[in-house]
Amino acid sequence: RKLEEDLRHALACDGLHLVYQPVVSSRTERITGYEALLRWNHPVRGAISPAIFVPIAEDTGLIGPIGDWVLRTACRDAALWADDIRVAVNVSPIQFANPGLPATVMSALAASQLAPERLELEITESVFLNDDDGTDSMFARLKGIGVRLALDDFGTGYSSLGYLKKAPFDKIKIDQSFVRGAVINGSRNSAIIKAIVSLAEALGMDTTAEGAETQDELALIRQLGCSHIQGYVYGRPLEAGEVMQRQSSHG
Ligand code: G
Ligand code: G
Ligand code: MN
Ligand code: NA
Repeated sequence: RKLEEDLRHALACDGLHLVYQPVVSSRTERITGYEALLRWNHPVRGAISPAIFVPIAEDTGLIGPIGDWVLRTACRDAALWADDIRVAVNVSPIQFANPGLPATVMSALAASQLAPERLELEITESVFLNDDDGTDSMFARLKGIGVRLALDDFGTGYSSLGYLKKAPFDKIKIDQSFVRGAVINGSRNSAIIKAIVSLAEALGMDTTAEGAETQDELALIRQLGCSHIQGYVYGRPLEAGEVMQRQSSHG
């Protein structure tokens, strides 16, 4: 109850902000984009994880205006970056179920002048739980705008191959749970990552291995053929200003 009110206040009074975690090409080791991650520094409780407050926002309807704010802010920030750098934005299943989402996306793109192909929407497979005509048409409408679509947290839910068949994803994000410990626990995680990579390649999709923390994990993931890597080994999420500094220092 109270946290909901505080969250409403944070949204209205500049209390939320985004940080950006680098996504790196496995082949060139250059940054190809950043994932926008929502942060809330509560005035009394300190930093509260989105894993805590996003579910509250989803239950109370606040995810609508918060999601709009995230899209607009991420597009506005990314428009200042080099024009081959993308931004990825997490989209809640509640937002995805809202027929107004494509209009919100188009409005964020128009306001920022960001090219649609520089925006990637990360969607989890829970959007398929109420799989219906609305789901199919939402995918078609978003693709019609020209944005990219990524399937987030792949491997943690039902991971039905039927989803991959019918939904026009550009990328599969392999969940951290497969990456972490792939070196120590070895073969099973590696075998799964390898299988996901070959499936994705056959379907013309990129793969991002998430959560690589060590050089050993990095080496293994590159060997397994993931096209992209995101993890602390390449960098923690950065403030928008820090991303800008890097842009100017790397030309
Ligand atoms: O950034 P962190 O790893 O703490 O994120 C925890 C969870 O919160 C992840 O599942 C992530 O996808 C989710 N999350 C982070 N930012 C956003 C956001 O802007 N919107 C939504 N819907 N989820 C987010
Ligand atoms: O659910 P989603 O994949 O959107 O969540 C991304 C979350 O993963 C973010 O909260 C981010 O902070 C976290 N993350 C990214 N890279 C790493 C990593 O290398 N190690 C750990 N422990 N978390 C990571
Ligand atoms: Mn994500
Ligand atoms: Na993920």
